[in-house]
Amino acid sequence: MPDTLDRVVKTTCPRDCYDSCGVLIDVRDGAVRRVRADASHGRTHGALCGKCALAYNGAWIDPRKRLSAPLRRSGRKGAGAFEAVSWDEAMAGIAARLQSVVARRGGPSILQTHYTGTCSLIAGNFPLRFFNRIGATEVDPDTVCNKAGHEVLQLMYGSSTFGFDPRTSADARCLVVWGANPSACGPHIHKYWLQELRGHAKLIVVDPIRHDTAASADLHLAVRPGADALLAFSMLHAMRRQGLLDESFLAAHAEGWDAVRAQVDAADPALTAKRTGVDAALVEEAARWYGRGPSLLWMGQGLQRQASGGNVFRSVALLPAAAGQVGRAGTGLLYLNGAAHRGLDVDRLCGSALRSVPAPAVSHMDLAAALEDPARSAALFTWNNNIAASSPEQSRLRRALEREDLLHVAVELFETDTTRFADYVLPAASFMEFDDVVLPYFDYAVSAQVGAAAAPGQSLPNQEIFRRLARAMGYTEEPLFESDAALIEGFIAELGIGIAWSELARRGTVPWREQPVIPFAGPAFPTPGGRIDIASERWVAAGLSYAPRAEADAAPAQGRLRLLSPADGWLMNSSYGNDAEIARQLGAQSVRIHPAEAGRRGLQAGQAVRLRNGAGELEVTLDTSDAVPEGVALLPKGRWPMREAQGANVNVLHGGVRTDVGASNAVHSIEVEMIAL
Ligand SMILES: Nc1nc2c(c(=O)[nH]1)N[C@H]1C(S)=C(S)[C@@H](COP(=O)(O)OP(=O)(O)OC[C@H]3O[C@@H](n4cnc5c(=O)[nH]c(N)nc54)[C@H](O)[C@@H]3O)O[C@H]1N2
Ligand SMILES: Nc1nc2c(c(=O)[nH]1)N[C@H]1C(S)=C(S)[C@@H](COP(=O)(O)OP(=O)(O)OC[C@H]3O[C@@H](n4cnc5c(=O)[nH]c(N)nc54)[C@H](O)[C@@H]3O)O[C@H]1N2
Ligand code: SF4
Ligand SMILES: [Mo]
Repeated sequence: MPDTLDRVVKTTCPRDCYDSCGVLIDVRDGAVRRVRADASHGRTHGALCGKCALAYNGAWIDPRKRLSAPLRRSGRKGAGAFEAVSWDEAMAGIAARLQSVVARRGGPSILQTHYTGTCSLIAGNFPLRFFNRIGATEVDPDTVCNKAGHEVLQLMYGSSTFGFDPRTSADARCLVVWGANPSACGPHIHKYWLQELRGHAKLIVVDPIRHDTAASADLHLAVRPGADALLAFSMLHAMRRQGLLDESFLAAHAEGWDAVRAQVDAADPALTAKRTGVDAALVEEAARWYGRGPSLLWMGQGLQRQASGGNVFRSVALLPAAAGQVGRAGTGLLYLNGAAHRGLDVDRLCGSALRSVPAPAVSHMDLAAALEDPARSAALFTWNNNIAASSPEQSRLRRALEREDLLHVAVELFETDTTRFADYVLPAASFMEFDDVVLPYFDYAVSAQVGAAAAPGQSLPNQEIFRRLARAMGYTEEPLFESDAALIEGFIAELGIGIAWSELARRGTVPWREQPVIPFAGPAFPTPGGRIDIASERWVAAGLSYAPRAEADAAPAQGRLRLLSPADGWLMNSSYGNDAEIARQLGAQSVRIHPAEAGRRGLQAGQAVRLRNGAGELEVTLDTSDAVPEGVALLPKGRWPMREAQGANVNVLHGGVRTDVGASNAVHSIEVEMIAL
């Protein structure tokens, strides 16, 4: 019989990914038959990334893998024993316990973690209205990822989410990608946008690892991990010598440059090469290309995930200021392009006005400590977030999650390492099952997420789960019950794209504005002084030094390796780790070092090694590659602990080390010993 389709639904991938691909879902008999690329989408071209092509056609549409009914714990914490209950029973049971917690301990004793499970506007944010109403403590989501970088760019440029518009790349003659890996984290940007750019611009990559984007660059500066601030100052020194510093731009549009002059003068690349690991000639060449411009700077999230991440970030962010490479087409810097610069009312979306009890934010670096202490936490919600895989202090966190008196509610698509510890597991619908809006964070665009099929069993979108819980709590505030349709209409009005939802859904993705966005045009900067803040007392108040410092981390102590655990091309954070095909692609959990490093240690590829430090230990297979420099070990994030023999992933080695600003994740600063088994 011919395989006839009922319809093809055009939608958007809402993963935490620079690409925000256009997706087509083939539907037959009301069920998803196949998920594929929307070839007409400007970024996606003809294919989804490998991981989504597998997982969206595998675990994500496999009813045996998905959660389909609310579950209530029936064994001891962490045993993973549950019984199915009705929504009414689940909501009544949770609400009764929450009411008692609020009465006895107050709203702030309820902790909630959420992050990148889905990044669509409603499913990613609407539940915050409930948590604001109840007065819960938010575990600051950015502290597990990119908070240090946000704090720095906010102080320095007045915004961290107002990056260059990729459409202006035609005007650029140079792009520096510093501490980002588009080949894994934005595969279509790597394949198409960078390729197009290279027709008229030089590509410089600064990264300890020679990943595929670095390998394809005109210049790869294989910096020692944590030596980026000193390398940035070395580039400034070279630019100064080549007459490429823009003193008049600095005088007009920046304050505090005088406080770094002496360090720029001292950072001669010939003198710093030993500490940065980068040859002086390469630094001179990079400085020439960048300084001549027009130049773009892409600052990765991996870059700031180190103990000195704040100082590193502000030192690298000096480049556009010192070379006058900002405020015009073909110039500027990019971290993430945020929703507020497209007119979205984020406070309204998150229901900030519903909060009456102030609650301090907690860092993910303190999560285990906060959860093991009954005085700090009586209840926990985890939604859009798999803390038992993604957060630091993995062993300590699991012990804390075993607390019998901690009410834990998890909202998920799958049974994960985190849901196993929950008292209630609430089944969430996936992006294929409801309408929403996606704001890409690379492109200034607006995309439709269009529901294609019914959610499995009784699962519901995040937002509907929290509407039901608000009702069970007896809350009556109207914003807690706003419908998806009204929310979407509100977004479209705020974004000012001039078309209705039906038209957006038909087109899939539209540019936010027809004309490219030029951030900080004028130039004008939304800092208190209206100028780029290089050095001032504001930095001291934030806990950093008055001026950026031309420093590099010391090399690891004798015998130790610096362990980097960036994104894996086959995983999306921990998502997809439960897909059988993805698991096959991933193979055994392994750590990669340089062959010379292995040789020196008398180790061989394929053998088992133990990684160990003060936080924990992990047994993995050794792999060698000269893409990893000596002194460094590479072990990507995102494995599912429950699928590993030892029940742990790389975060078992993470003792909660934090950045110098923002109490954020310094996971790339971890050091380990490597022991042959
Ligand atoms: N070692 C190491 N650890 C790291 C990092 C690192 O570089 N190294 N990076 C960190 C970074 S940058 C981040 S952002 C964090 C990310 O950490 P997480 O936020 O834990 O990211 P995911 O693993 O994608 O987990 C999201 C969970 O949400 C679920 N989910 C997906 N869609 C939905 C939905 O619609 N509703 C609900 N309720 N759930 C959904 C998925 O099934 C998944 O289990 O990890 C951090 N951890
Ligand atoms: N396939 C895939 N895509 C993803 C994700 C995923 O897990 N998988 N995660 C998503 C999320 S949550 C995020 S935050 C983004 C992250 O995307 P990116 O910003 O690209 O961040 P990472 O992959 O964590 O790290 C990028 C690079 O930082 C480098 N790095 C580490 N230490 C240093 C250092 O000291 N100096 C310099 N210069 N570089 C260093 C690493 O070697 C790595 O190549 O990607 C998103 N996209
Ligand atoms: S994860 Fe990224 S690359 Fe993969 S389909 Fe989604 S948006 Fe595209
Ligand atoms: Mo992230």
